[in-house]
Amino acid sequence: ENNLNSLLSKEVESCDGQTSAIPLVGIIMGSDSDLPIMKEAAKVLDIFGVHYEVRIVSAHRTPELMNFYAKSAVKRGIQVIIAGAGGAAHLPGMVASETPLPVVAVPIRGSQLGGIDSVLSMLQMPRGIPTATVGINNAENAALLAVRILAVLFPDLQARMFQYQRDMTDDVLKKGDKLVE
Ligand code: RP5
Repeated sequence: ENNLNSLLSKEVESCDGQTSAIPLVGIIMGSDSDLPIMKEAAKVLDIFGVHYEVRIVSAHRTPELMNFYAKSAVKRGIQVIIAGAGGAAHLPGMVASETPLPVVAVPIRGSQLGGIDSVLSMLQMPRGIPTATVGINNAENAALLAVRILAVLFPDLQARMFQYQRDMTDDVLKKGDKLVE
């Protein structure tokens, strides 16, 4: 257990190099090959100032670490887990089975079946163990959903989400204006 604990107790680093002791969101993925997609979730959390940790945790290659991660997440203060995986994408579902925390699943597009394999295996959870699955490779939406979940208890965060949506609306309207100029 100590060994696994040391794997999780590294200092938390956000994209801008800042550190925080208590991550609220755990971003995990089955392989470092998922990182180019999953780092988009980290970028969104940085925008909202939400602390997170990033770990490679594989359902198949590191099953003990996965169990430990899921079981210790509540104790460590994690509130939402974002889990990305490709192919036989069991990671989010297995993690959800070992924690009461909300788990957002990101299906990663693999080289063989275009991500349909990942999205279907993530969606088809058995009754009783839910995960919230976003679109293929859409780690950005996973982070936005995590922010919305946290925002239920953090009014400041909810205000930031309102602003984010207003900014997006303004941006789209401006683009529309340019088209008719
Ligand atoms: C899954 O297998 C990972 O989530 C990844 O998307 C996929 C391929 O992994 P690598 O062979 O690139 O390590 O477990």
